[in-house]
Amino acid sequence: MNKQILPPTSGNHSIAPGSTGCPVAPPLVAPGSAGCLQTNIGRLTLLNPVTVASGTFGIESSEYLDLNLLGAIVTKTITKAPKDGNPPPRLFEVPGGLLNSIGLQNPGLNSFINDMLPLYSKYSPPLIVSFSGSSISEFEEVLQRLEEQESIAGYEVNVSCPNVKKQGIAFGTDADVLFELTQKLRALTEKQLIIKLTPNVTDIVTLAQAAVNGGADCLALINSLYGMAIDWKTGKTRIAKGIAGYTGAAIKPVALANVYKVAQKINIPIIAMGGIYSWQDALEFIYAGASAVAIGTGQFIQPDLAIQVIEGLEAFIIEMNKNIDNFHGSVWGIQ
Ligand code: RRO
Repeated sequence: MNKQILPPTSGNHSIAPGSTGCPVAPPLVAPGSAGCLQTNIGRLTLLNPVTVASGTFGIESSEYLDLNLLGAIVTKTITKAPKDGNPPPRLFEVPGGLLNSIGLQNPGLNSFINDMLPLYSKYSPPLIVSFSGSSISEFEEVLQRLEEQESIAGYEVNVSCPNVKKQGIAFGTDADVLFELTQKLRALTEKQLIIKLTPNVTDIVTLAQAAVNGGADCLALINSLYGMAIDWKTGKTRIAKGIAGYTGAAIKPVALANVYKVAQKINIPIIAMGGIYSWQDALEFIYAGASAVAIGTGQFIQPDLAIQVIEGLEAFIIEMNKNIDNFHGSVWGIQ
């Protein structure tokens, strides 16, 4: 390991040959303390801080990785009615990442509950269901149905979608609407309530504060940036709908800045995502103030990336003889 990456307060503790798991040597990890990768994201404690970003992961991912090793499982966003999604082409690879315009394709609430939930429920990590709606009452209706399902540990509310009652302005870009939505959903559940924020706003902290005021347990950020690609030879759009969501390595600095900004002002846990392709990327988000991270677009290059990130973080933590929480929000050198 390159020692130059270590922060100045870190010790260089050696691990007993052949030892595995978390260090228990005092004083850095008290005997009987939680596991070294364990993290709290509000009402849930995760065995490790690594999950998957909604929409980049499905039950079919179990062909490539052991889902039981994840800190949590997050589903693709579902809506009340099934959606076919947008016309193709709706994916286009660009330097530094990927454009997507899937258009919320999903089988709808009934099919999710009857066909998909039983498959997800076989796995041990907390199951977080991402859902969306086109009006506040539709969000409420979906949540009420999901509440009947015991296997669901919590919800990630996707607010990057148009509000039909407000000229199609996304829920996540209007602080008053986001507050009202969060408050109404909070009143319906005792389970973990995560609001996933869009970066496509003037001041993400205002939106984060609205979600906190409404009773969110945790924030997830960032959803995709806006992006577009055009074929210079023909002038034709690369994505049928024109403007798409941009994710991948190129957005990591944007995501880090947003996580840092929100963490400075907001006192609830953050699940960070945006261009995480390695355990070192994940650690940077933890320094910036995230309690957990989600692996997204990187999985399309390396389907078991989430597990590699967990293993990398664990090896690092063992070498450092610390808990992951020791790094939380500890970015330094900012003047
Ligand atoms: O389905 C999509 O096109 C989509 C969604 Br719901 C989202 O939240 N973020 C994104 O980049 N694409």
